[in-house]
Amino acid sequence: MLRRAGPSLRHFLLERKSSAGYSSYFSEAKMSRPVQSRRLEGVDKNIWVEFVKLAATYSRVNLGQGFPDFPPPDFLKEALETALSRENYMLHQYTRAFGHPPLVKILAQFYGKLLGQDLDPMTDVMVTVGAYQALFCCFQAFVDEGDEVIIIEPFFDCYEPMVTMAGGTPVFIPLRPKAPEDGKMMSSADWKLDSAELASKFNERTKAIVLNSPNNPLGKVFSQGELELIADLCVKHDVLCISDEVYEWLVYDGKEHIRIASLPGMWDRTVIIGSAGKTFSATGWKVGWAVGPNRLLQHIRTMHQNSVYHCATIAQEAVAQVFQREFMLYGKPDSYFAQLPKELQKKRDWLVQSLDAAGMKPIIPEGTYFLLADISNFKSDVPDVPNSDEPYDSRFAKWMVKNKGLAAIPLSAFYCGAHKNNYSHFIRFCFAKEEATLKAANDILQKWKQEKTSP
Ligand code: IK2
Repeated sequence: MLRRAGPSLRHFLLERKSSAGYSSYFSEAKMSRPVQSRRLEGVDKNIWVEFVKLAATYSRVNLGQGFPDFPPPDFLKEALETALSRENYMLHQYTRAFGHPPLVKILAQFYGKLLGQDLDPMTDVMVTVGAYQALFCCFQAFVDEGDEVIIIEPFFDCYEPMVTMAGGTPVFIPLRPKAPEDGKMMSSADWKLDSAELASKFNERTKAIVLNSPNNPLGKVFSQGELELIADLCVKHDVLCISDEVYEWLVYDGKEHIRIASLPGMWDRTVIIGSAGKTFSATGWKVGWAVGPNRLLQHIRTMHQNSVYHCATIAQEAVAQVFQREFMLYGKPDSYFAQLPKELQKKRDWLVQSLDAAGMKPIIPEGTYFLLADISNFKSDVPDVPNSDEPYDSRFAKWMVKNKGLAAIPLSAFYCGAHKNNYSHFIRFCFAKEEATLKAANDILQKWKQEKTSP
């Protein structure tokens, strides 16, 4: 069955056939049989492939893809050095498939404390290759033909293809913005779900809802009331919640990140997904995890075991050590989980001011290290092309990186195909950047404004 291999295997074999001239194994007739490409339809285009290349080619200042350009904390690098320098050479070998024991133990302890319940490290936690693999395992494990999965827009773009590739149908519900009163700057909190509209999306085919709080790209941190609304519907309709919480420590202005798994009836139906890359400013490490009840995690383990099987031992060991550190410092000012948001909030405020001064109206994010800015005032530079296939913000972001050297990501990338033109006058900036990078972005923006206003 080609279900998981699909056309890529076929193309590989065809290429081998034409270049190496061997054709005996697969006959021409077999190779030209229609492949089961349904799950892969429309998932061949990827915003990151396109915009990372554009940024690498043209940008002087890259506020596009979400990664810090400052170093990770010293204690993370030291933990890795210590792991490498130890006599324990077994850290270079395979470890337990579902997670290196020291890491699953500390994650169980940490999340147990956060959720107020005992977690079994061997059954309620699994380590993955970044949060990305945890997401992929979830969709593959739970979504079947005919299942619907509710996705809140704007959403981290991979949810949609991952649902489709599992054979499911994504059902979208938008967060709707409401203009703030008294000419105040808009906040991510001004983007809300309509409760009746959300309720209307649940039915007997609904298998899961994906919640991403704090939300990429908007920076919205869902309130207790909003989470209760989602939780009540999940319980009422017996629906699973895939809760992507990779930005759980990045919340600002004294706001609190509430874990939906801690609400009544939700632990049993929620998989929490986390990322060491986002948590410790080291996105290249690709260490993530899934936390949830064994009845759910057992299926995710099966997916993991039959795809990746195992994640790098040495990185897991180092992440275990730094989590241990954070566990000891939890709630104290020295904790990285307290320090990082403090630093990022300053960077957020700085970029907000810079964008506002340049006339690109920012939406103040309550969390994450992203913010959206309204580009409506810039139509004279990049004129609209009516009836274009490409959303305005995408053309704008391409123009901006090529002509101004500043990279950002169009908001339409975080909407499904049918809704891409609904909110296509915003671009997303990443502010997890050195002061010098943000200053360089400010120089570009202010110079641009001057050029616009000078006769
Ligand atoms: N979930 C969300 C919501 C994410 O934002 C990410 C990382 N994406 O960041 C890239 C960007 O938006 O510019 C992930 C999951 C994946 O996390 P990991 O890197 O741990 O696989």
